[in-house]
Amino acid sequence: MSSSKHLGKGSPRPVLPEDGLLRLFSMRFCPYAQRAHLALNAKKVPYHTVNINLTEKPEWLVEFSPLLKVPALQLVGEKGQPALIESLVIAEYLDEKYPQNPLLPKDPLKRAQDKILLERFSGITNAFMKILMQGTGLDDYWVALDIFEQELTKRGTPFFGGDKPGFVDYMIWPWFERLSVIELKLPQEYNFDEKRFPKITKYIADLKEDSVVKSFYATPEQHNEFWRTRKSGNANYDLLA
Ligand SMILES: N[C@@H](CCC(=O)N[C@@H](CS)C(=O)NCC(=O)O)C(=O)O
Repeated sequence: MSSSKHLGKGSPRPVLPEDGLLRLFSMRFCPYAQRAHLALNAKKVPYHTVNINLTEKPEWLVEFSPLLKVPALQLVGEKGQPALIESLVIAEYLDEKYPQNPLLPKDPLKRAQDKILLERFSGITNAFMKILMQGTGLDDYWVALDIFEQELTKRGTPFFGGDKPGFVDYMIWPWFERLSVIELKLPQEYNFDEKRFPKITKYIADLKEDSVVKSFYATPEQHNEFWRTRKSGNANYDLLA
């Protein structure tokens, strides 16, 4: 069960069944929240979603997310029902707590290398925001993507996780799902070069077919429409509700 409409200022706290399920505070178009959905879905852990209107935040959000951001994951089964924040912390917690379909490598070196790669992904996330907010940064985006093209070549596997998607893959996918938004913002300049990124081109196509990715997917048209409404100052959070 989940509340699909985004709750805003003045909304009462959602009343959820006392069934012990995890509660994910989310926003349908947030790439960081998507990381948490993908980790939960990869583990097949049932959970409730509480969607939050991030323009007019409900007063009680602070009880679960002190920085007033999503995602936050409330651990209803734990003493005091604490909530976790930060998408990567949440995903790593889920990976450790629920051993099925392990996502991060067990080997300490490989694990550390995957985390370093995710640190470097901030080149992409920062460029993405800069493009959308300021209309610049497209070259920086491609330069940051070079690192991932080279790393896939070095690993010699279809996914960063090996033969099937793992932690890195699910943590970076949300930004690839949103490539269309960059094209929408910079239609003249947008120049994704399949010759420069042959591995990433195939990688994106393959990952799009993954069942976990499909379990929480929005089309380019839906992302574009969300960003169009967000830019106009009236973000349509409930586009898919
Ligand atoms: N570092 C955080 C970033 C989360 C984040 O920035 N979420 C955005 C939505 S995509 C948010 O909640 N923004 C609300 C705000 O900043 O007021 C994470 O990885 O979870």
